[in-house]
Amino acid sequence: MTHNTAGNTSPVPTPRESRCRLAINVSQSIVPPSAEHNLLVGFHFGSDASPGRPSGVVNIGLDPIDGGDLFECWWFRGDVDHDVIGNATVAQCEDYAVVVVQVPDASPQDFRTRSHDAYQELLDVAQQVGHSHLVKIWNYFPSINMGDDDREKYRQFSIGRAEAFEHFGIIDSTVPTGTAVGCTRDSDLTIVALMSKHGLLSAENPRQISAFEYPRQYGPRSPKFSRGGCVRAGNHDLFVISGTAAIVGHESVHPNDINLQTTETLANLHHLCDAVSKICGEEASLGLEGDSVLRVYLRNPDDLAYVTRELTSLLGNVDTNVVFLHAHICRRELLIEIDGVQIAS
Ligand code: 3EB
Repeated sequence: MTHNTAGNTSPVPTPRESRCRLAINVSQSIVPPSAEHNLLVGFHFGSDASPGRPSGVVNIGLDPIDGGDLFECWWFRGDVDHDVIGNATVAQCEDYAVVVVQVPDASPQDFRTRSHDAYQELLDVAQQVGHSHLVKIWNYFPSINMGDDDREKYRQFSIGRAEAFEHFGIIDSTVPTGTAVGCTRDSDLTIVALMSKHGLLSAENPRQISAFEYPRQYGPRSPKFSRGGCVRAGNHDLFVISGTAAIVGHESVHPNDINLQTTETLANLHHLCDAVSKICGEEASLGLEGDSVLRVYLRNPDDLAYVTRELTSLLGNVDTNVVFLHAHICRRELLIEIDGVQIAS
């Protein structure tokens, strides 16, 4: 609530949150910012034991490094409809839709087909919702580094995804932003797609080769995602950042060194934020120091203290908007990856 100070008769300015129809919060339980907000999607981090979760909540098979349960909830001030279509759940509101496909995990030999079929279903359902633009796709599945060379699950996943994108005519210059991270325990292949009726203005990081142009050494088909972007939704802008790691050009740098990988990842994020700000026009600008919501994926739980210190000194505090998750990164030598979103009005 905003209160007028005594004696001041000027109108109460509209609080930012109430102009913005989209809100995201991170909490140990599912708490709407106001009675007018409805859940669009809730990412549940923690063990998948609790039955009877509300519509829209998806467990992605990752645990907070500190233990316990956390929910990153996306809220819309306005109606949200929830449906189930086959293996997919769909949430729709005026500006966005979220489509979730969860299917059982599969062995590395079967993972190309499993990923391809899951993407076919996702994109098929996506065509039926009233939001034609893919904004971001989060991908989570176990044992991402299992299998050698091109037999590795991540590379097989990348083939299946590329084939499905091809089938639906999604060309490299229009791919959504992405995240692909490995679960550290048994769980489903979970794919969460954020869509909008508003287009995605996408940006690449000048320090990195576009992932869809990675050379052959990283697999037969390149990973289909753009590095970052912005959705101008009328009363707010939504900035999205893909999973970002210590990759310069196309190469992993500082293999197995968490200190230097953290520095490099943050440098990549800064350059990416600048690139996204540029394509979004002058009024809007993205900076990590604003009220971003970040997911920090760490291969080694022991690195939590170091990375928390680094992020705290950059952001001021990490208590309400940063989730630290135990996860496997898609290249074996990488120890950290960060993705995030930010809403600006
Ligand atoms: C990278 O930059 C790190 O395959 O969808 C980041 C974000 C990464 C998305 C994906 C992979 C993906 O290549 C890995």
